[in-house]
Amino acid sequence: MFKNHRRRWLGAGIVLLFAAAVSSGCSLLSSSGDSQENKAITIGFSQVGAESDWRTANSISIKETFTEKKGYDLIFLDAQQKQENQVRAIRSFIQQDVDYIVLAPVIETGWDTVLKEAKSVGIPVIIVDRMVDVTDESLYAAWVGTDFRLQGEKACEWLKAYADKQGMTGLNIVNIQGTLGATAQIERTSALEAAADRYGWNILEQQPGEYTQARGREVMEGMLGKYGDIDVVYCENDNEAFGALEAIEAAGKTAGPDGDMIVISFDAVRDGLWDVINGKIALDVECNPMHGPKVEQIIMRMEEGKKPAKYTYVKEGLFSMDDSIESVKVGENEYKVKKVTEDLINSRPY
Ligand code: GZL
Repeated sequence: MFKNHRRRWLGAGIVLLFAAAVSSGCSLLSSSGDSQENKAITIGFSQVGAESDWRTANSISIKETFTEKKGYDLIFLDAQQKQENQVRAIRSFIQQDVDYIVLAPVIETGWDTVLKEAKSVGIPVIIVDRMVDVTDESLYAAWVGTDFRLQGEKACEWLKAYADKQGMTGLNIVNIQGTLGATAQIERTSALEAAADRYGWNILEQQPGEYTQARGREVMEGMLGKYGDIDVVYCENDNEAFGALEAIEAAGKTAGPDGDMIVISFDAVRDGLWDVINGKIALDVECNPMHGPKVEQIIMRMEEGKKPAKYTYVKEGLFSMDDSIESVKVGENEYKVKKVTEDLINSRPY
């Protein structure tokens, strides 16, 4: 806000000086012909990494939104899933005196100090995707993301309805979790644990798969070695599901409605939906990565000196291998389940 007020006052000052200069016959524009009013809006974006198809789509959304042609100067830094790299990135953005910092935090904790440093020099911070757990919510101006707990609840209500239809009780479930401490992991895991308590399911084991295919495969190999009676593999993102499916097939087992076990996943990226059509993934809960346009709306409001909404949610759906379960109810709300078709996949942006 401070920086925006500074830019606006500076702009007004230039207009007055420019008018005075024109009337006295001299020019005040810089040699490049750029006035402050034409200055690009500089945005420092600290991205988690490139661990998954979802993350790639999220990065594309940000890069396609904040282009030079549209008047932005985007500084994009990939943290390779390390918080220390994100803290370093934020400090470099502060040194470069960017207009806005956008942070996709790898985990929820450990941000107070560096966000206080950004606040102290008046650089607004916008959080995207996962949440930050800070003592003072004024350390960030706004957040764009999704309700991860609801995603987990939708998945578990679908599983309950599916199990009832199949006459399955007392499900044995393994959970390949996301990065421990990431909001998506905390909430998707807690939804499963609550449903297991509610429905008498048995969670055999939960292990982090870091949202990657390689780690998802390793974790699933270990679980297959330990348990001979897995009914459901709950994968906290599609790339873990791809790895788990590799391990299941390598162990001579099958996943699907007529297989040894069913796989449930999150994200609903393109390749995940192809596995849904093939029956390998029974349900894929969408997690919409297209945050760019929502972040731009927030920045435009702040450029006008207006206060943005603190929390903005993206829209997302539920995708299944068949239409046996048409919708699921969570709380007072009903959520439609869409059967995946080739046309549906080809109609989606990611
Ligand atoms: C969810 C996001 C998670 C995705 C993974 O919004 O934080 O991180 O589910 C990604 O694919 O790696």
